[in-house]
Amino acid sequence: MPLTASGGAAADAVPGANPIIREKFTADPAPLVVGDRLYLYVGHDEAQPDEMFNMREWLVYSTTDMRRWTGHGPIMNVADFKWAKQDAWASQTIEKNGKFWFYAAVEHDDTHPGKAIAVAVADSPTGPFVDARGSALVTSGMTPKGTHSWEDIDPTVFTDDDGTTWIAWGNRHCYIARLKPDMIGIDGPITEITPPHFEEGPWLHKRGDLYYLTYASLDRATHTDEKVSYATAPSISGPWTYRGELTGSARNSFTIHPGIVQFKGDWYLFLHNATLTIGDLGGALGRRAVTVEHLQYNADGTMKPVIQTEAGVTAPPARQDTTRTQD
Ligand code: FUB
Repeated sequence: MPLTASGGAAADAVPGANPIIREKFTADPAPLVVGDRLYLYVGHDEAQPDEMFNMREWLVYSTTDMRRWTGHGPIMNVADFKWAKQDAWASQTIEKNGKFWFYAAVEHDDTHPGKAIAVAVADSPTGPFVDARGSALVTSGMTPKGTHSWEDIDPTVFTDDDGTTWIAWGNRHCYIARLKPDMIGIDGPITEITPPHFEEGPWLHKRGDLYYLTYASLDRATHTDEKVSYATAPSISGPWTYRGELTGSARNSFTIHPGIVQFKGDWYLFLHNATLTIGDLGGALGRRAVTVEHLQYNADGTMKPVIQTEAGVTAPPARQDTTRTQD
């Protein structure tokens, strides 16, 4: 049995049940819908027993039915950014002007020590992606706080109704800025919008008239593992109102990382946990596995708490009474 998950053989797993990818350890899921297909960008976790993280490349998978996932292989390696030295951390891809723009956190070389945000571009959601500017979009010196070297991670990108694309990112401090129309430069000031208990992994989306900032949260006074929390706002400029926790912690994992998308009329929350075992390697901090759950909204736009399950989207949503009130 080369592939096992939660003690069960991969061959026995219900297609689409969690974790949804079982051939490799994967983390930091970022969904993108293109036509009738959902693409899922993930980091490839390759930590060995003595390592915390070992992430060198990003993978993409796709599905048309949320049950069967097709692998498209690595779309980029961190070495493709010549100015970066390691760490293929969290990413998100967005489509604009007929191209696919890939934003990712990496470790910059010693000319700008610390984490940085890279941008790459492709004509197809599965690549080939190339470094779009030959230098970092965001370096550690550009953010006002600068308290630790991994502050500038986990980009999320969102295009508003007026066509402006925004990028938010951060660890412990959450920043937001407008992207230039060419998608490879910061346009104007970088503003801090850190919501309560913000740790990392922000994800911007909009539903109806409401803007959502969903993120990995950590209440250091009471918890040791991250959960997912969120805030909402009437515009991308805020003001942001804290709405509390969306999920509990991920099984066996300090980190958790949200990615939200609407696909074929239904909303989904992608996450990761560390329940997968492949061969002799069990789940760990640096050996995670992406999952997905149904996401439902209340009539006032708040999101219903999400319970992380093994059945995932192979089971019907818990309650369907208010999910379709607003698309
Ligand atoms: O996967 C590496 C880092 O762990 C990500 O950038 C964070 O969001 C956390 O998941």
